Amino acid sequence: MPVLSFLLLALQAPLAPALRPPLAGSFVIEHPCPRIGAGFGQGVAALDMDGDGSQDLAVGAFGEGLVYVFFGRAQPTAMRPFRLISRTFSRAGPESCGGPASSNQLGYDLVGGQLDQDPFDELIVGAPTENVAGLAQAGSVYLYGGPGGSTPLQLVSPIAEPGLFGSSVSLGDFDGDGHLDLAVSAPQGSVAGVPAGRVFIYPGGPLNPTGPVIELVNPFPVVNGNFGHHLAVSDTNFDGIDDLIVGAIGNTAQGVPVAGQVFCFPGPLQQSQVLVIEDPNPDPNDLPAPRYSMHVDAREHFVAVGANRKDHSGIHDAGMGYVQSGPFFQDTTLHVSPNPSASDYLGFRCLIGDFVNDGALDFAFLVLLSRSMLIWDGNNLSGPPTTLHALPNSADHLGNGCIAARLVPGGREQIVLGDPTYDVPSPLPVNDNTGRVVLYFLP
Ligand SMILES: [Ca+2]
Ligand SMILES: [Ca+2]
Ligand SMILES: [Ca+2]
Ligand SMILES: [Ca+2]
Repeated sequence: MPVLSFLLLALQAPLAPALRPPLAGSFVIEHPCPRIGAGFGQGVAALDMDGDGSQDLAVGAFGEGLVYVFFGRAQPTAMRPFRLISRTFSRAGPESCGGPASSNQLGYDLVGGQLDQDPFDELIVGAPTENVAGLAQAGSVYLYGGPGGSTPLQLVSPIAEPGLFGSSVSLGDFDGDGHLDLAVSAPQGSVAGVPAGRVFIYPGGPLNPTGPVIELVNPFPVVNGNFGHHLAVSDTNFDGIDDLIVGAIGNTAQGVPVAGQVFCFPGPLQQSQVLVIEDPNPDPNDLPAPRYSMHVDAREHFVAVGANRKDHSGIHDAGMGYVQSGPFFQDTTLHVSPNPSASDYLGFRCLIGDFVNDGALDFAFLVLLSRSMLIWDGNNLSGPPTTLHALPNSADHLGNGCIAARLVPGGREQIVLGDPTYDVPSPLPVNDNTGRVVLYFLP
């Protein structure tokens, strides 16, 4: 009985053995009202939406254009992280579970944070294929405030174009004024006449969608450069102002088409102040495309970059991960599988967090073929990685939603992996792509 099984889990005290998570060290969040093609888990975000001091988890179901928020318990445990109350939101505001579907891909990416003076974190959700004023694929972003969600504020791109505005959303204090600012990407935004990608910054204080917007564009525009397909935020140079990390998976680098590039814009953000981070060991013979910047994450002075189509030791598409730091990101550690195989796609996703629970930041890279995370201990970077296996039946878009979060207290961070093409066993037909989300804990 898949419906509400996570709620049933929470209801059991003590838990019946049949209702335990399938593996120790994980907690499953199934779609509360499964629907074919929901894509539940495409985006995930941790925030305190109801302002009670506990971390809540927002899950985007982009296939139906809905977002589900699971509220944390006052005293969460690994077996009971969430309260029985959850909420569903559409572009119009609060919605009933499994409400009317929309084709706007609301929930493709989402982020939460405190944007104003009220006790509730705001939830910001991208809807990158929304039709805006008759323009298909223009995209929107919706900003929900307060525990009830109320009617969200809609942001649209300052430029009317099919730019997929809202593909990635991130928050940081990019001007150092103490207020979070919102970064929204439009990876198909037009630059110099080609769809190369733009990012728009809405300064907070509180965030004013009608105020002036800072615009960053792909510094080396090429068709389908996809500048902004992923964003990350950290104060990488420790000057007290957040820096914006922008992936451009389709950019040409070092003469190699679709090699991929990453850009760091140090705060305060300006188009002319940009550091280019490139593949430290490019190989022009690595075909069809190394996909450096398939995913990016940032924490403290580290930037993690996944390059899931790079060949390793002659093994096709084994994939590589990098952690880069230093004033020009010239200090690099390379992360490869100890047992690589063809089409492993290591680096499809990457995360920086304290997963080992020793206070040091660790580096995790998703290996898509084996449905596992390889985690390098920050206190023993030269040592072998720990393998964290995803649950059986994890699907081939495992990790499309991917964050590190402390949804369960106790020091270490959890890895939250959305699995938007996961098929529920019943009652839906096979290949239903309903999706699920799993919290993974290192033992
Ligand atoms: Ca909460
Ligand atoms: Ca607030
Ligand atoms: Ca600010
Ligand atoms: Ca900085």
